[in-house]
Amino acid sequence: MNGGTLFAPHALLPQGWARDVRLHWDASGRLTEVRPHAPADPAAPQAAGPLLPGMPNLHSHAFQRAFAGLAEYRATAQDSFWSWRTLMYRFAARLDPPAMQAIATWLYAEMLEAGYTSVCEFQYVHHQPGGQPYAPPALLSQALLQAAQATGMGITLLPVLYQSSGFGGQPPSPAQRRFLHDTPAMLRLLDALRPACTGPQARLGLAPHSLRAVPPQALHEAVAGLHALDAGAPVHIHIAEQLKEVEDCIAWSGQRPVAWLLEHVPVDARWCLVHATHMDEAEYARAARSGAVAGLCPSTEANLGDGLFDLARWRGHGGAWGIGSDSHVCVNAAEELMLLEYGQRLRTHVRNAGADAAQPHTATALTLAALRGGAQATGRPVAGLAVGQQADFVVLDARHPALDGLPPQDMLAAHVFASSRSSSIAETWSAGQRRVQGGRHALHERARRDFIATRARLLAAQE
Ligand code: NGQ
Ligand code: ZN
Repeated sequence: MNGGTLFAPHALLPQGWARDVRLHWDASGRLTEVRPHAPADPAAPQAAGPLLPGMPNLHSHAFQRAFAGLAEYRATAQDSFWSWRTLMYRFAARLDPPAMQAIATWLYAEMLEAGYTSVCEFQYVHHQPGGQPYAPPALLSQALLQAAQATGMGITLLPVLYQSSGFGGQPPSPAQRRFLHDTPAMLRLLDALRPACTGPQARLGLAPHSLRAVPPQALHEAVAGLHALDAGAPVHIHIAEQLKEVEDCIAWSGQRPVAWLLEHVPVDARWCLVHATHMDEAEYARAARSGAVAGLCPSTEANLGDGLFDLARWRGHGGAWGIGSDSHVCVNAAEELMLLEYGQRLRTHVRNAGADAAQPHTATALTLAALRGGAQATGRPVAGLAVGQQADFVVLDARHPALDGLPPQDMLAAHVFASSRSSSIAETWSAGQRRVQGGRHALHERARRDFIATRARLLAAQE
């Protein structure tokens, strides 16, 4: 493959909107030139609409895409995150390697169509239904890597360490058998996956599932083992998503989850604290100062009744944040940003909560902040349209009725707030290759068919 060139009349660079930007990238898909106010170049291909950086999706459980929408009925007298989880486990029990691959391939095609060019895959279904490892043990993780490669999605693979069902090392439930590793087995899994995660499009990290699922000693040993393999590797953890988790953590340790983590583990900029919904003022301050990214998943957090993160407080402490689609009830980067902003407006009764003095346009400010934090969480060079970063970008559809005729920052605002759930994305490029054209991924039809057949098969098996 050769490198490429694109000329964009309007492009969103890390410092804001710029005109007449010439991009050039090398054969590996890395940007070697990003030049605003470039002279017109009739020979270079022109972007037909404003150019946005591709958005990292910092939290995904790919298999849950095939379960999205299937728990929207009353299953218990008072449904909750925990009753949803029971249904989700029942679905996860049926998963097999071809299903994982089909679901992830469709999901990643959808993500690329929806503006995501990188995904952090928090991958915890590892074993056969009875808990026996597959041969090879990394089979389900490999299915995700293959789906990413086939679609052109950049991936940070985060094999999940899972050992207990609750604080204090409570034994795992039968439904959790497919998730379990002792610490040496997890380190062997990381070793086995490492050769497939070396290029610019894939990175390996680790996800201790939560403080509920990983006792302190295992947490220390696994993170140390990962960093012995790769000192900069990302570490993601679910934390303080539900109030019950906070209460159980206090009952176990006398501390709230984020406070416990920050006191017992050297959390730094390699870490992503997924959700971090329930923090007190001291936790907001300390967690933000640690350099860790807050992994916000607005559509899933709403769907599961988690609660609302206090974005203004986090930003006040200089905290980094990004967005993830988690359970995939929504696969749309713009919509996650809209939901995040709306949650803050509903909570605080202000408008334009995500904007600030430096960037008054809310959609632009949210996009750039989520890009910075998201890129940090991936551990990959995907921090936007700048030299040295991957050539990952989106071309908005300037002919979409919500956008047509507007200046570029208003096109982005319309894309985020006013496109009525219809896509205003024309093209998506990752690593310098166009994967989505006319709003469609090249694999759209085939992946869609396989996904639907796979879901039907899994649901039939469940009856
Ligand atoms: C998961 N999902 O691992 O898929 C979790 C639910 C748990 C979210 N937290 C299971 N959104 O946290 O125990
Ligand atoms: Zn999750």
